[in-house]
Amino acid sequence: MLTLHGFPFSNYHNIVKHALMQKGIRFDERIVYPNTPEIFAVNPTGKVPAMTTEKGTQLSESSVLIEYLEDAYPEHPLFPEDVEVRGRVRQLMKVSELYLELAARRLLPAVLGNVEFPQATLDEVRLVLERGARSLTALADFGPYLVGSELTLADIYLRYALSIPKMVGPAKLDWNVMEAVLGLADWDAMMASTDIAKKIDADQKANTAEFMAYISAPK
Ligand SMILES: N[C@@H](CCC(=O)N[C@@H](CS)C(=O)NCC(=O)O)C(=O)O
Repeated sequence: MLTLHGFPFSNYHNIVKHALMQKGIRFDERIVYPNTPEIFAVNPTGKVPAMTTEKGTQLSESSVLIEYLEDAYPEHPLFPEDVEVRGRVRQLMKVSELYLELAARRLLPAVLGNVEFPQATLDEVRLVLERGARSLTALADFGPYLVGSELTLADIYLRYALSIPKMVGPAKLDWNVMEAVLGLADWDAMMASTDIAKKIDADQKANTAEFMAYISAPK
């Protein structure tokens, strides 16, 4: 059986877990934390998530993992058939990663720890986040999904990519992505209402104490 290595507090882990559940693929969830011997044994970057495929290949990087799932398990597709629309879905995934998740992640130590960032860094991050929000506004049609009437990988990717901007924006930048993009709050509520999202959110909550203990343990 396929194994997903990671931990339920991780938004990147949850992108892959959601895609697996949405496609109805059976998998083992093996709880491992970043930069530990357990994760290095399956992923040279030491990051979470990683995957061992049914054939034994070790893969990593969330976007690679979900695209692999589309290739290896074509039933219940999460990419549209039309290549033009598929391009739009990929564009939204990339925008979510580069201009929302990664930008906000820079300020995570300010929220999870007590790290202070200079105003120049806060301004830089905000500019990138505004670029992401502007792009979402231009690209998403919320009909009701990001691209039309069917759930795609873009919806799954963005749901979890938003978790850090949602935290960091109001806390550190006096800026809220949920208000910056018209339609995003309704979409987010719709995405949160599914049984799969509820299970992932419950698992995340249940993992919080263990994850906090991992973060505060001396490395
Ligand atoms: N580009 C990676 C990012 C994964 C990532 O940053 N995961 C976090 C956990 S949410 C992590 O492992 N952080 C530890 C580190 O960066 O050393 C992906 O898409 O899978």
